[in-house]
Amino acid sequence: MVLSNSVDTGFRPALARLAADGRIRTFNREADPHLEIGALMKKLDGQEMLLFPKVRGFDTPVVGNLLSSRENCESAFGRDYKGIRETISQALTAPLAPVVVETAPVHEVVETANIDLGKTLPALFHAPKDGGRYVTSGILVAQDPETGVYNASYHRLQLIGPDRLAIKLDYGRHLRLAVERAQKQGKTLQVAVCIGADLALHFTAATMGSQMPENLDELAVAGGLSGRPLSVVKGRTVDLMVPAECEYVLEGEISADEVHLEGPFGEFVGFAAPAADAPVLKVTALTRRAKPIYHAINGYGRETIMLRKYVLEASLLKVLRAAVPIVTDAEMTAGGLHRFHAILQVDKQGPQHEGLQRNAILAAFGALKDLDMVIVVDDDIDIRDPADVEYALATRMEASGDLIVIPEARGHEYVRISRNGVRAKLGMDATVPAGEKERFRRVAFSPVQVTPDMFSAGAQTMADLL
Ligand SMILES: Cc1cc2nc3c(=O)[nH]c(=O)nc-3n(C[C@H](O)[C@H](O)[C@H](O)COP(=O)(O)O)c2cc1C
Ligand SMILES: [Mn+2]
Repeated sequence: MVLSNSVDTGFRPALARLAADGRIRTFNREADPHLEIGALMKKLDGQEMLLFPKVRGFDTPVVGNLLSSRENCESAFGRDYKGIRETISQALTAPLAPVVVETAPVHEVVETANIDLGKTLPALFHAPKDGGRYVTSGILVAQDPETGVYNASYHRLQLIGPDRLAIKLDYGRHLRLAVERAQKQGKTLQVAVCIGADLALHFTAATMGSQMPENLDELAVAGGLSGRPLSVVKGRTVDLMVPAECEYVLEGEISADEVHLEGPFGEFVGFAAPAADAPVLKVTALTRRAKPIYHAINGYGRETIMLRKYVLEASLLKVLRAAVPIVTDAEMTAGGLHRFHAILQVDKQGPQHEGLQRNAILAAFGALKDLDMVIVVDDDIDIRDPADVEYALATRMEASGDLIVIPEARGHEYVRISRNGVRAKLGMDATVPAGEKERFRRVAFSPVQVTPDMFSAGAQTMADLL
């Protein structure tokens, strides 16, 4: 199948679509990058994107909550959520190599001397107990020193000096492996930190593990995802091809030999990681558009987890459709941080399908390690409406027989109730027994269309009646 080329997933075209769709809320006052913007992003999380045109101490606008809701993602990506999921699963098997360009918007301004990150970037101080100011939307592009494969991944970066950042580099990350391989060769690792990149690169960089194996060139996967190759340009101080259309690219090198205290900082799971030693990234060039737009992400915020939701759903559906074909849809819920809980929808067509809903629970746990709870419902339940899912639990689940507990399985290490990641998995079968669909059928009302012009506020009409 040919991917749609009709949508330009570049950062600015995406912002233009959000504006056209009414998905942007603009702050009318000067915003303080010290605690205020982070707090507003948290307070209004999951809603429209936030635009802060005037930021105290800077002449750069800041955007927040860019991809923090389904509506924002659909608008930014120019496809509905099913289209996003579909495109993601195809991109992994159909990468498109980047094209090299000679001139790039990201090189409109190039600084290689007297770099002052703190003065140039409106990097936020997000929450009162954070260890400092952070760049949170930086996608690190690097080439593995042994394999030559390009990698892209998000890493939070704490400002620790005019041209120095402390980088949070978890174990198991491909970038960490690349830093260690460079160290073995007696070298530092050259990197490019991309801020405000093509959305396809944002999704690609957030994808990990078995969904994004080490041998995949992530710049090419991003091309496959957007349906057109990324344009890249030669770095000014690093021997790397860097995405040409970003708002900013910070070029630099990571040394594993130099460490600096990093943190505390709030992570996706809701807790703050304590301060710990981290490798240091020395910035050798600050390149940017002439009038850049800065993108901020709260570590503990919806955007961090939305970036992985569709990838996880796509991989889950791939496994489930092959293993248990009665599965029609899956939703990784917001309360479960789009990672720990899934609702599966099944279409049991007769007694021959009875029990398969429980096979689906087992297959789901096998497919995604971090999944801790799975609820299965019938196809008349809206799996994107938490109240409807709870209705299924209230009326179709009998706890004495419909709970499946798998003790001592492996989940995510960050879940503090687990023992270093070991925790029970819970399945709930909230489907109607085969052959009893009639007895459980809900009252059906006449179909009706509701359009915005059908109703108005009505205060005056009511006042006239009283
Ligand atoms: C917004 C955001 C912030 C992240 N911050 C970090 C981080 O600070 N450190 C880290 O090791 N992983 C972080 N991650 C996770 C990695 O970027 C992600 O797992 C990535 O796919 C790893 O790439 P790799 O498979 O190429 O190693 C973050 C993810 C997102 C979406
Ligand atoms: Mn990778």
